[in-house]
Amino acid sequence: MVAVNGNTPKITLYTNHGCPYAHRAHITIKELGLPYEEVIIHLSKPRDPWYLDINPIITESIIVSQFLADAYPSHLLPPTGSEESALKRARIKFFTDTWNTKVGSYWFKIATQNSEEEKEKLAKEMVSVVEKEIDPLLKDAAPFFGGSSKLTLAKAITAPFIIRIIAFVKRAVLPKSIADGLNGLPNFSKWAAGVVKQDSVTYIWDEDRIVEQSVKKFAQVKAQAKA
Ligand SMILES: N[C@@H](CCC(=O)N[C@@H](CS)C(=O)NCC(=O)O)C(=O)O
Repeated sequence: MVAVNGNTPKITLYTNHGCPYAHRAHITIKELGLPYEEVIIHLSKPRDPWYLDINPIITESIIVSQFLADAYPSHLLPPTGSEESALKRARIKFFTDTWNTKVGSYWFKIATQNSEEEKEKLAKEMVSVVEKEIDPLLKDAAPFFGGSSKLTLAKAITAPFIIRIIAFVKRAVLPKSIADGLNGLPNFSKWAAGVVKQDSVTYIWDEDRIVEQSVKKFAQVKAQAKA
């Protein structure tokens, strides 16, 4: 969540570096070059009362990122006010909505399956959804969404998940067939490859730590499902 105080904005980002949702706001804020303070929230403990009392606040990673991109117009998102920019904004929104509703939850679902057969089945399904729904939307990426030469909000919203999928496959937490399938998609493979090269995506990224924490989380979810 983000708190903005006074007329001269002082942004405080309440975050956890292991959280893919908070990662969206980090990418956005870094791309915008905004000064901010961060307060790390420990997710394994109950939230303290002071945190619950903060006001004014903006929560939900997509709304936080959108708010920052709207408040400080930049290469991430064109400002409103013309048909051309409204169209670009609509296309970015359509892309991120499609990712979130149709692809977004597969990695977690796959990683928390017990059977290898089920993992492979879902992996195949995920690749075919990306092929059908996402790859065509990236046909004019050059190298960023919609022909942009700079990173857009489309990537700020999806990159935290793409970098995790890449890392989890590399560490055998997710099936290799995901990488094989996605690498075969002409537009997606090119577009996604750039993710790990972006400073704004990697400056809070600690692969060893995130893989370790995520593997623990997956094991907990599996154990709860069995109980
Ligand atoms: N829909 C939320 C999801 C946020 C979320 O699930 N965060 C995880 C950590 S990665 C959590 O445990 N949140 C609980 C909390 O912040 O109290 C968003 O996009 O911001």
